[in-house]
Amino acid sequence: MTRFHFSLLPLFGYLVNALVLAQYSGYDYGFNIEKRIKRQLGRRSAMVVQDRTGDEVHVRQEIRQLEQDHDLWTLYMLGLSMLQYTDQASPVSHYGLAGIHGMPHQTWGGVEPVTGSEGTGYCTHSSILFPTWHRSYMALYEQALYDLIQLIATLWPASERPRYERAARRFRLPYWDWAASPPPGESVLPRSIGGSPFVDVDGPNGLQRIANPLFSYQFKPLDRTAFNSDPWNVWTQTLRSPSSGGPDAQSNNSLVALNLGQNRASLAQRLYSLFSYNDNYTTFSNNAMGGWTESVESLHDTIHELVGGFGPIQPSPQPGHMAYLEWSAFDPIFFLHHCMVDRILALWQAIYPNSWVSSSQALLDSYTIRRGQRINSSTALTPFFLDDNGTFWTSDSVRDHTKFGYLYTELLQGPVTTSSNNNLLVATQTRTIKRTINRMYGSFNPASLFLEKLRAQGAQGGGTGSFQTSREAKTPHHTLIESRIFAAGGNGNRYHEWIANVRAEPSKNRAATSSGDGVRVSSISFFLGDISPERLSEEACVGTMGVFTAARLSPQQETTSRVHEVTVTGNVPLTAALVKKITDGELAGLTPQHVVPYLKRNLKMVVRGVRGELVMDIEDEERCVDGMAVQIVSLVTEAPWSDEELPRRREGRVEFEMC
Ligand SMILES: *[C@@H]1O[C@H](CO)[C@@H](O)[C@H](O)[C@H]1NC(C)=O
Ligand SMILES: *[C@@H]1O[C@H](CO)[C@@H](O)[C@H](O)[C@H]1NC(C)=O
Ligand SMILES: *[C@@H]1O[C@H](CO)[C@@H](O)[C@H](O)[C@H]1NC(C)=O
Ligand SMILES: *[C@@H]1O[C@H](CO)[C@@H](O)[C@H](O)[C@H]1NC(C)=O
Ligand SMILES: [Cu+2]
Repeated sequence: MTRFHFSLLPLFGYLVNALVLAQYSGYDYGFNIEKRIKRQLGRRSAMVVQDRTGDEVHVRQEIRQLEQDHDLWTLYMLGLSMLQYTDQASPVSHYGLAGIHGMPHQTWGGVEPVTGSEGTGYCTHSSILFPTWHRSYMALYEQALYDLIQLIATLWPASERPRYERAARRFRLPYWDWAASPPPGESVLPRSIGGSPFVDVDGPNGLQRIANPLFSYQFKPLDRTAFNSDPWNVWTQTLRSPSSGGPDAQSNNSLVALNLGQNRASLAQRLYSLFSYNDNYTTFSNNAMGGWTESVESLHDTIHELVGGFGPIQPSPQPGHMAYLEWSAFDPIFFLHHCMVDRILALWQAIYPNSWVSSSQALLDSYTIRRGQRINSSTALTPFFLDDNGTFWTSDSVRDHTKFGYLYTELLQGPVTTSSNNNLLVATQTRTIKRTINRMYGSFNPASLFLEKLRAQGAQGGGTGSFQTSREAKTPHHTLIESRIFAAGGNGNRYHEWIANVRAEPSKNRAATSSGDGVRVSSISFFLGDISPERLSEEACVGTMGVFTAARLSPQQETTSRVHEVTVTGNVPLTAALVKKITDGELAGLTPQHVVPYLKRNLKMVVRGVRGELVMDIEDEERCVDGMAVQIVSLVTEAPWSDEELPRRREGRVEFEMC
């Protein structure tokens, strides 16, 4: 059986010129399939996101896991490819679906904009509706792909058809886990996404080499009237960390992989914090609520910026589609990323089943919602139809995601909703989920050291991850290090966590440049150590915070469009980097007495504007940009006594302000 020939490919990332790219196209089924697709997609119900209550529920898998399943992977590749070769005018083509989010600000399914919002897309950001709007969006996209995949499965010869039809029914959207430890020898960015512009697919008409539908979306054609500013009007395909803003720009996926790798410890710490310390849906949901707890949107923003090209060390001369809210959904990686965001929502819901969308005010315009409007759990999530007569899904109706026919592995025992009163089941499941979170995302938090010690003492069974420095057998040196970390009282389980709390007020930054055309802070990267710009190493990178909402449009368009600004907040964890300094013998403890002078001497920032340009360099003495504030916060935290529990924060205080 022929599989995909990744082994034939050169190593990750290489220059591919446009001519080479143009060589690859869609799958040739041996007959004209367009009529059949039209018939399939022309159904009115193709635009209704079906409530699948009572149907089969299948697991949304991590993309690397899905790749192991030959039949399903083949169908996924063919389905994605077909979606991308579907006429852009179709609402359920890749282009039509991507166009719901931001550009080209077109009406979908006849759902008209409210007056004044014509210049935006439907997506809701910096909003309590951020997680649930995107949940519905993923469900629609999954359904469009599912429909195509059912059709594709029927194209195999009769002897193989039942096998592919069975696999097709199991199809659910994969997610990309950018916080988990990648398999040995692989990068955070899976090869299937960034490794090659083509892929060999073993379809119903034999093995063929087609354009890799996860590598980029090639506009068919690029609509230069709708996208009338550069670089969007010259880039004929979606790009990641592009080589330039010109027409022959190429993606540099190896650079994306590098940038993600440098941030992996930061991303894992942030995800772990989100699950452990944020029990309030309002602050969980979006980046505009302030505070010292992580939000799923802020974490998500950083992935957008890193994939687009806002690397902490090597930024792109002009970041690509994923870095800009208005264009991000055209890059196929968007849907893998947002499926991960939905998984985070689902796991978080299972841990905190009683916290949900409350009433709030919209802070930004979207296609059907005006800034200032009251929004709540029954606000229509447009344009996602629930039925044929114009009812929309709402946050309340998507609260139980199994209605859409999917689950995540960690939730296999069933969804947790307030209506499911099987408390025993819920408790068992919550413990299982917490253990999974400790294992997958806990290894950069000192709590993992504590759990490991408990395990070593035989007080605990079961497996969690282990802190990077604690693998070797215990030595007096390790005991000393532990005593330096767990020095905040309690029963020996208290320690200080450290974060850089970043606030960015994009509108105020306009005045900050001499040229007068305005700077918007789009990424803030932190470095720790005695470093100069030439010596910015992977080692020194502590983490990046992306300000996705600020980079909504390209600079040219921002001056003419009505974009309302919000202050966004994010928290970059410093704890793992500080623990590393302790194990390296450079720092004597995690308490403020040791950490404050150390950070004042050694913590540095690099700030970039909306096009990736340097706004503040690492050596800049005036450590501030107008409209940006950075506070260094210490938080006394308690490690759990079991790997079925998560750490808890007790109290925090601002130690000093970086700017
Ligand atoms: C991609 O980025 C890496 C890391 O900066 C660099 O070494 C490589 O030359 C770049 N590749 C291309 C094709 O520009
Ligand atoms: C959740 O956070 C919001 C925003 O900070 C706050 O107004 C609300 O009271 C909090 N809810 C609970 C239950 O603490
Ligand atoms: C949400 O707001 C609408 C309009 O103000 C109101 O009719 C509805 O009852 C509210 N729903 C909830 C769940 O609060
Ligand atoms: C809406 O349409 C569905 C069919 O999609 C129908 O069963 C239902 O009765 C309709 N509801 C209303 C309120 O018209
Ligand atoms: Cu997004």
